[in-house]
Amino acid sequence: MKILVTGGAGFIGSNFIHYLLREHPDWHIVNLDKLTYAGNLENLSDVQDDPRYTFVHGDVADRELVNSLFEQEKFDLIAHLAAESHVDRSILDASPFIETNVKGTQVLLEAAKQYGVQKFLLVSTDEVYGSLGPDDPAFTEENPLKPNSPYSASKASADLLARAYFVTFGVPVVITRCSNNYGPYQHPEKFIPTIILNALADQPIPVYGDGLNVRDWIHVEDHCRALDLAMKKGEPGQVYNIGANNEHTNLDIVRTILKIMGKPETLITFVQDRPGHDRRYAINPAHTEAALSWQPSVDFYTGLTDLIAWYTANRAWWKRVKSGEYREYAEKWYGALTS
Ligand code: NAD
Ligand code: TDX
Repeated sequence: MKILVTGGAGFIGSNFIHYLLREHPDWHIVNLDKLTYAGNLENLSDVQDDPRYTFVHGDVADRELVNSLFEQEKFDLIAHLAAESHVDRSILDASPFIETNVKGTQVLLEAAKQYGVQKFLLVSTDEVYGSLGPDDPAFTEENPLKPNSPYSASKASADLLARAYFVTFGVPVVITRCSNNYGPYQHPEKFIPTIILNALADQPIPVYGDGLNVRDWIHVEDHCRALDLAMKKGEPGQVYNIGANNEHTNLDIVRTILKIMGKPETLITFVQDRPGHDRRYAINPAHTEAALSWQPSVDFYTGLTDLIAWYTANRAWWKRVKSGEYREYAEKWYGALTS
């Protein structure tokens, strides 16, 4: 099998590539990544010389480049993860979100239509469903899409484009909508890394608003296994919710992490809320569990404890991300990076 993974230098993408190389020793993986601030080739330094892995530096929205890749290689599968992924950044400037998440997805769908693939996996998000009230049932695949941030609106647009390419052109699209991930290699701008890294440095931990927003957390390994199954067993045109039935308020998360780390709750600092901040996400994964025979396996407390140990053991990794030095690693091979 030959698979094109987009966004493989990011958090989930790099975990997914490690997962695929481990689980499918005979697959060849091409990783197309633009190396934005969120792309870090150091996440994949252990596999860069693996003959089953090839890195291509480029933009998914670059039609010529994408088409030239398909002219050179016959891809059996596409796993499309590349995206601008941070809600706060989309509030400051939505443009790159439209370019990458909407146009980039359309360019890839068009290539899949023209050149043909066995499966096109679109990695979408629970945020496309919008926000739940405290007593609402968890999102099922039948919930309407009601995105609230420029990020989630751009992801919903990609999600709907994928559906349209399935219905109109028969592109074998499988869509997954996963809840909040945590695990190794997540960019320090996201919530759980922010908590751990600030706590390690005895720095204040910024909690938006009243801290009572609810997220439904899943370990990235459980997400990767579900993505692999969705590629293998997912039915074209279908949507698969992925979640671990693991809802917590943000304040609960901070308190749990501080307790594991033996740090004081005085580090908690309430700051101005995120505009349009979704109150609650919760995923009902029943359809996916039944259709793909998938179950999450990582216990949250154990996953968080292991992650804290990972950040403690991998100081050099996150220090280089925070200082910007991780960019030098890629620039050695690919020249100056633009975004
Ligand atoms: P990330 O920000 O860590 O990584 C994104 C990667 O995409 C980076 O390597 C970046 O360089 C690359 N990229 C960005 N623009 C590109 C472009 N134009 N062309 C090629 N590459 C480009 O993101 P993540 O958290 O790993 O998320 C991966 C995917 O999973 C995204 O599609 C996101 O919407 C989705 N998702 C994430 C979560 C989560 O909790 N992190 C949950 C559900 C779904
Ligand atoms: O410093 C912070 N303080 C804080 O209170 C940060 C960075 C976040 N928060 C809050 C906002 C959210 O309620 O924590 C929660 C999680 O925030 P993020 O890590 O920014 O994630 P979220 O906005 O929920 O979106 C994430 O999950 C769905 C990913 O970033 C998306 O890419 C994915 O689609």
